Amino acid sequence: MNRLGIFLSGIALASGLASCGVRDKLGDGTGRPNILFIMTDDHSYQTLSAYNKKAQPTPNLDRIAQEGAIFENSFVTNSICAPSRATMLTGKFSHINGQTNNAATFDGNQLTFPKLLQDAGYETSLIGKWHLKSEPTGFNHWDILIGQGTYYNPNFTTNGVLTHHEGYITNIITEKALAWLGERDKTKPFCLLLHHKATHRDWQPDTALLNLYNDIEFELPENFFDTYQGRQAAGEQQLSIATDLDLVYDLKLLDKEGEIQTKYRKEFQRMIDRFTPEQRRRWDEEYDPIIADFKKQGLEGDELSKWKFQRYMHDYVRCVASVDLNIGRILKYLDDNELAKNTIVVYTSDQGFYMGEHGFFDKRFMYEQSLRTPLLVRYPQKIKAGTKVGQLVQNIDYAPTFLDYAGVKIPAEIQGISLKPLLEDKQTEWREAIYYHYYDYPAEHMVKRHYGIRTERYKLIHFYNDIDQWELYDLENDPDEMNNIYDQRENSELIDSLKMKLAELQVQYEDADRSTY
Ligand code: SGN
Ligand code: CA
Repeated sequence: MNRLGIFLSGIALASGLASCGVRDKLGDGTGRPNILFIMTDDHSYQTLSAYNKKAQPTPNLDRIAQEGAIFENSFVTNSICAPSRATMLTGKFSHINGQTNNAATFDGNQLTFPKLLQDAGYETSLIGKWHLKSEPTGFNHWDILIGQGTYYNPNFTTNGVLTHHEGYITNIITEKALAWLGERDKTKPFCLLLHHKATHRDWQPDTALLNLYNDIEFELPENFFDTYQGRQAAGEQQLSIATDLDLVYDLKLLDKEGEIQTKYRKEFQRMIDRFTPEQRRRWDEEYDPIIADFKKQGLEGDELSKWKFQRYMHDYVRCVASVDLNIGRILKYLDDNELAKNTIVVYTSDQGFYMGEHGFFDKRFMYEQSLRTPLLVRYPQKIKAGTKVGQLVQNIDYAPTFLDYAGVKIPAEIQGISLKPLLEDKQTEWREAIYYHYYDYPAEHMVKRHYGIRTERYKLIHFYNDIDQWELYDLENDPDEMNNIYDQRENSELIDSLKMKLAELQVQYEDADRSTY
């Protein structure tokens, strides 16, 4: 091309960019990236095939990792829903942002990354689960579930107005997100928080996927029949598959004869009464034979526990499959609309989850399965496909990362660190340990209050409040955290150094006020 040609095509490109605002979507190096922050609720890394080769395939989620980055050591600060969300919005620990448990109401007057992005000219939107009680702030558009929401025929609050939708939650949230993406102000970069209800308890699958994986028998974790020796708090929780999963509510054994009477049967009945006749027909078609078979078998003891585990896993992975399919729809939209290149796609969950390890479901403990959370990031313009990040990262780091990529100054009060250098494989000093603090006790599932530190190799936890117990794990020799080695004499130096580091972190993160412990 001659110089005139270059000049003319330059003008054409520049005017095209200016007139329809495609600067951001073309990703020419000058435009700010769009941000698509996808989060699920309670999705374990164990059921994501990018993390676990034995998991049922999650090809769309895996695609984010393959075309971008996977964090191999991604953790939360407080393994429960509302606190995790507040941490992500603020980049701060629970004791600073005030959301220490699910019961608190989020103070929406404080600084959050959506507010800062909105001030910087981003079009911001929040669709799906919110769970923070107060009205969302910092969003041009918000369309949220009421509380936990329902899997079938859910109600939403759409910019403050109550709306009702027929269908299955994961599909509906996706359709709302696609509609907003289509209608948004295209002259601005966008930041969309797409937050699913799935895969939260009580794991109701989409009717379209009710018989998926019917023939699969899930592998029982080696420590499913854990007896919690040397771990008092683990022995006193109420999140055991064997004793705390409800046959009707969690495992869907709502028999027509009413012979299976359980604590939460009424709750489940209320939920299923929301179904349309066709949803109910499809549901019964699938579950009635399971109920009949269960009654015939008359299982007890360990056999019953193993049966419960299989039932739990089946519904859980079906909910995962819905998430995966729907994320595929979103990725396709980005492809079809030339948005893939200049959109940062983040996939995470508000925390991890137990898939029968230690005999558990749920989260809360600082043990690996609920301390960890999946984290996948794709941004083709800056992140090489197939990037693997091994450093210890936490959900306080998301807010500063988004701000960093958007070119917004990261306020000094934010406690997390931008992940940008790790994502772009640049040399950087990084933290050697993460800090954790869980407060929701006494509460559902009765997991005692605790705080702790995790380094690459060790984990030290202090359970406090109505108990005073320390636990120490060598994750290299005991990845399943079965042997609390805190009381072994030869570890005293190690314990001293970990306690010193823990105290340093408590000072650094301003959580050193022992009066509340
Ligand atoms: C509900 C669940 C609990 C779960 C909490 C918190 N019970 O109360 O099992 O731990 O939510 O979950 S249920 O009977 O209502 O399903 S969180 O993800 O929102 O923190
Ligand atoms: Ca959750």
